[in-house]
Amino acid sequence: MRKAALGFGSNLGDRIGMIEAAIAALRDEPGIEVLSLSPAYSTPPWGLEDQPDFINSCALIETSLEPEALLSVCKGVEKALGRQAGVRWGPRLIDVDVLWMDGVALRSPTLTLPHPRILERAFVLVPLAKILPDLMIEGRTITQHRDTIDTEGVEQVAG
Ligand code: PH2
Ligand code: MG
Ligand code: MG
Repeated sequence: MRKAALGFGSNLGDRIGMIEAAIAALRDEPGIEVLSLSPAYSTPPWGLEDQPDFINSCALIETSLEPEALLSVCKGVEKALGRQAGVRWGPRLIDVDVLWMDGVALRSPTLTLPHPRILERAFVLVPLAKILPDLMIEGRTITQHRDTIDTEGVEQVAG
């Protein structure tokens, strides 16, 4: 068993409901135990600015799945909840990303761990610091990384 962190995002439809549905679906998966959840945050769109605000949150899980198997479970949950293909960084009903797995450094065509853009993204660092404040990435804790980036517009909306 390994701990892992997942990131959730939605900016279409019932955004909080979509994230809750994704978490419920993950709880039903064999091989995944959800240990803790961050609050949900409203966040300004990153990467492609002309789209609705997102809701983002993170989960700490424990899993017996290997990285690629965990990724395919996350993709399956997105699909089951109705996600359609869309433009990169564009609007989406639900996004479930594998951010980190304990002891795993990986670069494959489909998955890079830790997630390569964690440290640039307030919408990831703010919720992730709530569940893994002392996790070290690139020589600093998540809390330290969060405290060095611009988190303007990131507002907690639900516990
Ligand atoms: N996801 C993206 C692109 N931009 N911006 C915010 N605020 N939140 C996201 O989850 C997000 C984004 C692609 O996955
Ligand atoms: Mg994403
Ligand atoms: Mg994704």
